[in-house]
Amino acid sequence: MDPQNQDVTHRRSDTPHDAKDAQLEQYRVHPAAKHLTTNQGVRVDDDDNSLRAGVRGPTLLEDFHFREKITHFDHERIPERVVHARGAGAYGFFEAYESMADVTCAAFLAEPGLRTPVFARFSTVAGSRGSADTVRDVRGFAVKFYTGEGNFDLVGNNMPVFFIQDGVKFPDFVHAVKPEPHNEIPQAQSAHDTLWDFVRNQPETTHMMMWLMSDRAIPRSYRMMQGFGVHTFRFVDAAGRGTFVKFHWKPRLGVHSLVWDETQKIGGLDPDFNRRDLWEAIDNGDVPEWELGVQLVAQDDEHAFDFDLLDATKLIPEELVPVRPVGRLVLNRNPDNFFAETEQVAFHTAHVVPGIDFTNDPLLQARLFSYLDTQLIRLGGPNFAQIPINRPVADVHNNQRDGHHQMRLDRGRSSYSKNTLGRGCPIVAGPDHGGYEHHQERVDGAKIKQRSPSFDDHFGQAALFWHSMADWERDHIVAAFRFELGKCDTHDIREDVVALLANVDTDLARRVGAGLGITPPTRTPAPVGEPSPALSIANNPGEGGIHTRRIAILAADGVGGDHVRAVAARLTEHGATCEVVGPRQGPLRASDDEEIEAPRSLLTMGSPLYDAVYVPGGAESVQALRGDADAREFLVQAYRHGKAIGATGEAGALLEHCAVPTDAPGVVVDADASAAFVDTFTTAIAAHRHYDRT
Ligand code: HDD
Repeated sequence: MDPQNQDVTHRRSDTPHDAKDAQLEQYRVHPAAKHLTTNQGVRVDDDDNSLRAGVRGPTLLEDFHFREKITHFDHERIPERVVHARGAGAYGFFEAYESMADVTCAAFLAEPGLRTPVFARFSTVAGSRGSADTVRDVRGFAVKFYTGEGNFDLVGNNMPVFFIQDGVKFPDFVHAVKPEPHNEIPQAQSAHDTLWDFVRNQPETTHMMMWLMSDRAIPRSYRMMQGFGVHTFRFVDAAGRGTFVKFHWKPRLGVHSLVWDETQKIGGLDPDFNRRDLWEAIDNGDVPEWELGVQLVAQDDEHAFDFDLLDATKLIPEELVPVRPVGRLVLNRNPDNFFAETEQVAFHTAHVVPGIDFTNDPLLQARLFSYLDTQLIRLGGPNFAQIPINRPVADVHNNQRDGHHQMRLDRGRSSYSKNTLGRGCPIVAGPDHGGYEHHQERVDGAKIKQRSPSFDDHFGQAALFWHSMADWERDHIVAAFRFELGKCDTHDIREDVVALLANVDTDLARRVGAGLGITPPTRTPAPVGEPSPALSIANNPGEGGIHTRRIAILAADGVGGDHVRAVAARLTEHGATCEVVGPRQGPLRASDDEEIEAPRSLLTMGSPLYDAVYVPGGAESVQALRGDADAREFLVQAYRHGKAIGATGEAGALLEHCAVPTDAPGVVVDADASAAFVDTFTTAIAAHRHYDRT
């Protein structure tokens, strides 16, 4: 066969979007009524008793089933990720809106409507694999596109900037934020001395610390957070022309967060809160969706900004360079096996396809080394790309051979290039045949260990962030700084960080200091420029309404069945999920003697696990709830966490009994479960939180 006649010329953009699923099917093992066997396929006669010498005698080494089973078990764990160890993933597709050929030759962005299979993994950064989901942390937002031209990994976060400018500081930062080395305390927390000691010594962290102290660090759901590629990458068109690009994911449901006190409680009530939320939404068919957008900057404008595009502690305000929507990401399928897929997925910033290239951002450059290196230790060798989740749908042909867990049966004699014995195969592809061509950029300069002076401003964008926040967001930021620093044992760390904040804004430093008994020094804060409204959560409400919101219906025996049914039906119509929470699980007797099922009880659930609470009327039910401390706490917490609370009939008096002001924003009380009540309650839930409560 002449390799020149092989099908190597087409752009390979035509991979069906379910190609990955089809590929995975060959690996799926379906549970079936089959005989138990060893890994050698030998049927096992007894799986409850090891082979022993006499019924009370020692176990015999020749019990190969016992030894194989225990040995395999002993080796079940692989090293967890050094960062981002805890995560949750899902499959779906990316669909391009239009051809982006004006800026990139990437085939998956070449045609409107073209769908590419993807796997996305969301994660926390600092905690270990078993840590709680709702800790204050950055969230990873990594997407693997299985394009026809090979895999493209967009390995981003839910914040658009990063802690450090140069990857050589990454181990230092991670050591500082992780549990302290002498006692491995605290788990998954940034509120401890070493992190803040690092911060005070590394002022470039200031901007990112503002994000970390904001509500962005405690998302309500993975489905309700933005994602960012962070670095400036480069698009390259068919003619080899480059354009700088920043990637943005915008959630259809808008950006929404938990409140701090709530995260603490969820950590105990349901440590899997975010992971469960993603799983259940997909399971219920409420597929999460994001829009991919790009900020494009012509290469000639590289120096047009008062910050450096190569500095990952800076963002480009959307008001300066608008985000152009380019497609949508839909996650519609849960994995079959957490370990095989979500744990073994291997992302790498260097997994790029023709049309996408790097810049000289020193943080990105470090990542280009680190991710491949980490997969080698984590997944045990160089063949991790053959693990089903990592396998491209594009064909793979090369002369790489052998290594641990080699799955391929490469045939033929020649595993080198150039060869004649193998008729020259596999042949390299020029750009006309879809070969990846690195963007040509002229580089000159002395070899030097020094930051560019254009990276020097550490406070300007921290101030931009602060001045772009709504009042309630600022309150939360101040409270977060107070909490985190309040947990530091070393007094001068607290003082130094407050002093650092005085470079950002005098009022910020004063307010944080006031909670810690520290008077900030006088500094000249960064100049106040135009705010960037796009940075505020308040300006990213999304299109979701109350879609997928979880509403607790607090009820006991004697509850007004007509109220429950009417309100639940209307809220469900709007896409919410209603769950009756009773003093006990199981059927409740309604006032009309019908049965109302309570799938949850006050023992296992708390208001932090819901977005809103509805208390239906029914004198007997309300009386029972009034006497139940858990029910009262449920309402008090819901109020404190700014959630919508609805009450009908006799339940209005219960709110008053719990000192929940019935005229407060987001509290909706009515004599009847009327359509008007449900409409007002729905609007209150859609607002997500009522931070304007005193
Ligand atoms: Fe990283 C994992 C995101 C800087 C080294 N990183 C990892 C993951 C995400 C990010 C989302 C988890 C991927 C998954 O779900 O498996 N990392 C970022 C972002 C950064 C960043 C947005 C800055 C803009 N990372 C960064 C630097 C280095 C690393 C500077 C090293 C020099 N990151 C790693 C790693 C990890 C990783 C050690 C751990 C596990 C893995 O790669 O697969 O290589």
